[in-house]
Amino acid sequence: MCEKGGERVTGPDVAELVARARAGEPLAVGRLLSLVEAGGARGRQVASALADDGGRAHVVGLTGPPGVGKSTTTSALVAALRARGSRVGVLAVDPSSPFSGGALLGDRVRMAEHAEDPGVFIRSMATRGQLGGLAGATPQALRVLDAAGCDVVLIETVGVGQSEVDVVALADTTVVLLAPGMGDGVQAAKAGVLEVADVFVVNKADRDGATQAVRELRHMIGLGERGEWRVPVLRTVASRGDGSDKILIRLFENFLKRKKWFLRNSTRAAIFVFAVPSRN
Ligand SMILES: Nc1nc2c(ncn2[C@@H]2O[C@H](COP(=O)(O)OP(=O)(O)OP(=O)(O)O)[C@@H](O)[C@H]2O)c(=O)[nH]1
Ligand SMILES: [Mg+2]
Repeated sequence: MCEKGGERVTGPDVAELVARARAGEPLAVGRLLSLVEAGGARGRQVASALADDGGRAHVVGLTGPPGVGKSTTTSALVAALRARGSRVGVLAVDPSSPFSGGALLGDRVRMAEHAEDPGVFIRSMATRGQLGGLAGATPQALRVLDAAGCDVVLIETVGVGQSEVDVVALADTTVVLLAPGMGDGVQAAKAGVLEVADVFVVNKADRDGATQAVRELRHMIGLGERGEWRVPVLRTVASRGDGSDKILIRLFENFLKRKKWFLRNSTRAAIFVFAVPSRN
């Protein structure tokens, strides 16, 4: 990075980087993500160069308590999307522990299988403890990934209050993950996630208590029924990749329902919804 003091403008031409990113060149996408994350004059240059981007990719927020399996699920969804030929972006946001690096390192390990894939752009973003950090750099990062032609961008964040509200504001569809034995429905209600979830996932369904967790959640959703969209509760075992297809179907149903799907993508949407491979 050549920037000093936030205002010195040097290094590769932003317009050139943007052109290369639009062609899907991973190196250029990575540089642009770094620039928007660093902010400053060049960050603003990138923002203005990409002002017309955004809104094409389906942005999916994944949130839930620590350790519930968000990264494992994200990785499984990346695999399922890549199997269908989609270009995928992943933003892993760690709002709570900017310095430990623990969660981010874990994410990197779990994402390692996709690291060499030119159709997958992965970035861990630390919010550095700033209030509203997620709302700051993440929208610009989304524009970069949109310009790079991502069909879907998955944003992972820990569900600890404000951060998940921020994610919801950015995401087209929000997935809330829970696991058996974590307080389940009660915890969900406390965190206010009943209002924000478009899709509930009870992960670690290989453990005891999954059936009860699903039942509890369905009951609570029934009490707070909202609009046309019936919030599904899915059971998954992310560590085995079980349930990824079910999540994808619901994501795309939700996306279509919101009428955010452009005509140019309708054929691809149909392929997603109707051509999901059977696991049997
Ligand atoms: N038994 C079981 N373990 C799982 C499942 N999915 C994930 N795990 C394990 O749960 C642990 C946490 O998974 P992560 O994907 O890192 O969870 P996370 O929600 O991203 O965690 P943080 O980002 O630290 O909040 C790992 O050891 C996973 O291997 C599952 O379906 N069943
Ligand atoms: Mg994680």
